[in-house]
Amino acid sequence: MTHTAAGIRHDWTRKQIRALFEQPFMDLIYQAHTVHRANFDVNQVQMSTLLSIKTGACPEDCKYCPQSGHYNTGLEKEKLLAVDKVIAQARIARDNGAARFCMGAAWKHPSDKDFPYVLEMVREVRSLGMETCMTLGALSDEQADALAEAGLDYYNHNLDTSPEYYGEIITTRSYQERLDTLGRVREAGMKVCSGGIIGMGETAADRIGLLQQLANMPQHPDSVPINNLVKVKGTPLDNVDDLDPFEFIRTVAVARIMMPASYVRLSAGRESMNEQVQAMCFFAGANSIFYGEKLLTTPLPEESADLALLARLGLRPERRHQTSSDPEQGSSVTAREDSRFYAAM
Ligand code: SAM
Ligand code: DTB
Ligand code: SF4
Repeated sequence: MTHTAAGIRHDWTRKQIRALFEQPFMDLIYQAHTVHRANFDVNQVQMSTLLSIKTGACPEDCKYCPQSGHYNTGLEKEKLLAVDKVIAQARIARDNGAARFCMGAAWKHPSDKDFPYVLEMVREVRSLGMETCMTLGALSDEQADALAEAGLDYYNHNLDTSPEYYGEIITTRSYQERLDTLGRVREAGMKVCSGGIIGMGETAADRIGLLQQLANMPQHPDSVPINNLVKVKGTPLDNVDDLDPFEFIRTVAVARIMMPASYVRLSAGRESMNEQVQAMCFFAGANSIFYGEKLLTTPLPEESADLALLARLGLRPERRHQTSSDPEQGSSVTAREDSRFYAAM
């Protein structure tokens, strides 16, 4: 095994990852928590709010997704939102305590017509003093460079599952195309947010394969969302069997051990998770959540319930990282955000 000083590795074998997963549960979460504690303040959680800036009618056939035009999920479609509407939502998110604003579009890739508006959204959200994230599908080199130039902090692009299971879930794009876009995002100098979905009927070997792909990239994703499938009526995965919550927690723990310095996000699926499972995920190394009314199209827990849960666990929202063009350099959680948080305690 090759370890760097910080314990960052990119040479994980599937056998080694399986050995992590198959430890007794207590040994695994203790190991993950120890790694977490060595790399982060374990009582801090990064909070991002999502907004769907273009909804539904997506040409891709991702079997989990309520926004695919291939399935009838009854979702109301919406074309690209106007920039001022997006900014108004970002302000609300900021005032409610989110440090990062993530904008998602149901596209295979951004079109030339829409792209200038997307760049404007990045610039304006940034000028509110928030970190920015976008997930828009595949990017060309030029688009990645333009997003970086506009000041986009993170680009989210998930691998979703193992290379072997991928073709069972999506047929309209390839694993390699996903990796290519992630390479362009890195090359352009943005931070990478990439993870997957657990509970899609995949095997333990597929969960191992996903984490191997993520951790063996030349650089670990800065943020790793672990989504628990949100089953949406009308999608082909609506009736898939529930995953044992302990297997979800194990996946979070193994992600934390393999990518020690990355944020691991307890992502979609929190709404159907009880508070005790969420607390176990935080103990196992999750240190980021989506917070707000909705993910993209499906509900999140009530904001007040989330704030109350964090307060009961003594967890604090992480302060916003400094970005060079911020008007509020160095501050992060504003007085108003702080008061809202502590009022919930
Ligand atoms: N269209 C772009 C793409 O696929 O890259 C961006 C938006 S897409 C909705 C963002 C991510 O949401 C997907 O990669 C997938 O991992 C996640 N996602 C979508 N539907 C989900 C569901 N029902 N449950 C959990 N995660 C889901
Ligand atoms: C991620 O990994 N999960 C988020 C975000 N990145 C874009 C999206 C979850 C979507 C869940 C289904 C929905 O709300 O439409
Ligand atoms: Fe489209 Fe993204 Fe949904 Fe796939 S996950 S159908 S690409 S919106």
